[in-house]
Amino acid sequence: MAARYGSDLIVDMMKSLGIEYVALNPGSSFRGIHDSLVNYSQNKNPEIILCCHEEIAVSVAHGYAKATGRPMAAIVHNVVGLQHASMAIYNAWCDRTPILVMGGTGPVDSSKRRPWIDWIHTALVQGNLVRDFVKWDDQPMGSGAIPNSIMRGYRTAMTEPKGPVYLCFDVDLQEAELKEDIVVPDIGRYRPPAPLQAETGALKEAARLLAQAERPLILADYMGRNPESVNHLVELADLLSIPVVDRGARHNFPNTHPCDLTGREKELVEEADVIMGLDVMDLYGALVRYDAKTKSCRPVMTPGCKVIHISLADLAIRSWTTDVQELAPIDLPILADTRVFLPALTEEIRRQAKFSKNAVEDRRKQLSKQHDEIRENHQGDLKRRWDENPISPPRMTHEIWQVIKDEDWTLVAGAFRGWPRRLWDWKKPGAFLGGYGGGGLGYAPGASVGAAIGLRDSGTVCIDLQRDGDLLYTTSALWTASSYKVPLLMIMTNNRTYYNDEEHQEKIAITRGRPVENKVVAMRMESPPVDFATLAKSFDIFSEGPIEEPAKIQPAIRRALKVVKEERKPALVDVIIQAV
Ligand SMILES: Cc1ncc(C[n+]2csc(CCOP(=O)(O)OP(=O)(O)O)c2C)c(N)n1
Repeated sequence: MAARYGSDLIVDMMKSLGIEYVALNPGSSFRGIHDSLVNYSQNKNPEIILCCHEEIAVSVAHGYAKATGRPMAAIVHNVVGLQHASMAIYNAWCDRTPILVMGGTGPVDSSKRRPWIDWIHTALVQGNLVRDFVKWDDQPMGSGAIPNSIMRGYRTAMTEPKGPVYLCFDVDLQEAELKEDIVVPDIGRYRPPAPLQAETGALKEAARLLAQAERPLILADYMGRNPESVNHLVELADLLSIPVVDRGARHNFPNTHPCDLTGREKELVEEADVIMGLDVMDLYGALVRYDAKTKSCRPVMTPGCKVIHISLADLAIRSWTTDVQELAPIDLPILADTRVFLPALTEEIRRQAKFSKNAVEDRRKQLSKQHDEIRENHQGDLKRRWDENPISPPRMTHEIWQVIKDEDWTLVAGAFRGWPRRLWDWKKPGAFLGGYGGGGLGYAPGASVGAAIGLRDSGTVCIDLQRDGDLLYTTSALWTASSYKVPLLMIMTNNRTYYNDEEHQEKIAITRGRPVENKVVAMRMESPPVDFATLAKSFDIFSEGPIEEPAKIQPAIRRALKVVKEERKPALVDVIIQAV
């Protein structure tokens, strides 16, 4: 019988859990696992996705999990790789995305260490570094503990609210020959639990409040992480004609639906008599108005307005950062998974049958009118900014739409200041995968690659509207995209500046009466301007640009799309746009 090693067991566990890919940047602290992936498992199920930076490896796994609902493993080198990975782990934590982050350490037995290097790369214990923003971390102390450690890690990451976990393996444990035959347990008996349903009384009360409301409002944010929830929300909105505002952590509601009033949140919150939040990350922020001058928040709801919130956020509290957001006043807080809560709520409203069909009909007509107005206003904005030079974001968004509107597409990254949701038809659940969660830049390049790997065989065209500053943090994700022939359409929304921060410098200068024109100092990336098309070519990626004339956008994107669809490879089109 061929010898079997600790790291072979680790790979057997990944295999049995159905982990398809392992994104990694190599390191000696997991050379045992690397060998097992390549030589014991022939680099299949899981297959290695080589990345040039640990931050990219984790964001690849982040994008993949959002696109597929399944976790990838990301293996990062001991202390140093984990430090590189930490910001991407934080993004995944805030974005409630499951990832099995793995790593090596040690030898924990210091008498076995190589001088110097093993000492600077061993920590007591390594998980400390990321413990505040993973759901769980573990460092199993013997081979027999490996299966349960990995199964618990998987189950914890995949239990709502989902999130990353960190599993660390002593090099000695990885490299030791197994003395006994440790069998892989029956994975089916260690599955994540069934989704959490609301307490019956709370469910009934929510149904009663909504059915009797005259001006109900739904705010949906992160609910669309389960694409089936989008259809459940459509059913509910249709039943009572409730306006829905999509807050955008995921795609929550079709923008073509007459109840979609996204863009009118401020007025609707002020008018509403019942507001129901569905997995809203910052519910407090939605209910108040922030005054930048006084640096204070003022509630804006009508007195007596009842607030319901269905969320699992109470189960994901940590103290290190305040990603919990300000505490919101909620009349009916419900701890439940929106995926199962929404259909139950709709059924309960039907069962109670306490709503007036006429009132619902009337409201539908009003909503439909307001919805049409909003859409017309967006088209008006587009017309107004049609000829601006450099190209305006709405014009660019429109040009892209002309090329992709008949495709099955998924916007895997790049909300692009909300323009695609305003100007494209977002119908399909899962049409947009949301942003970076923790606000850490460098997310989109890796996450788009991961999402496009996950959706490779789905027939959808994966689009990344890629900001220039964001790409410059993690440029080498292009290497992974190219090497693994990832069919991804990257379109640069290139304003050659860290625009968001220009706005901040402008505000400060105005407040202090200092020269506003200096806002561009140490902000613009114009000298030299980055030639992203050449950069992409250096990674053997099809590219065009920089494009500065609107008429050239469509033909270039068509050619790039052809490469993505027919050659099943990435392509990049660099378009120069104005900042605002
Ligand atoms: C890791 C990290 N560093 C710095 C920032 C601060 N920051 C927020 S937005 C921004 C500018 C982003 O520029 P770009 O990606 O080009 O997008 P733009 O705002 O120009 O559309 C910066 C630097 C951040 N969010 N994350």
